[in-house]
Amino acid sequence: MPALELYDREDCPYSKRVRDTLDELGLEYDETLVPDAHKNRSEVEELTGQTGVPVLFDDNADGGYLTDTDEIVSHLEHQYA
Ligand SMILES: N[C@@H](CCC(=O)N[C@@H](CS)C(=O)NCC(=O)O)C(=O)O
Repeated sequence: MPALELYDREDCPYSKRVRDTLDELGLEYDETLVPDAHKNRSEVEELTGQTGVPVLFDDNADGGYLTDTDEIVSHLEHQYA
């Protein structure tokens, strides 16, 4: 099983779309919920240089992570469907 790590928020529709895709594909993943305030999202900012979510970390992705929902969903479907 691949090591997938998702940084997201429960109230974020983009995050929900990624979670739904992961669930539909039966993929296990670790989830980190980021704080509400962008200024407190230092962990994801240090890792990616930005504070938006969702972010998916996957060794099979170019550069190791993806920050755009369309790209994340497309990547998951191409790699794991
Ligand atoms: N282009 C992004 C947009 C996602 C987005 O707008 N996420 C919101 C939370 S629901 C957010 O983090 N916005 C702040 C930001 O992008 O810095 C995507 O498609 O994944």
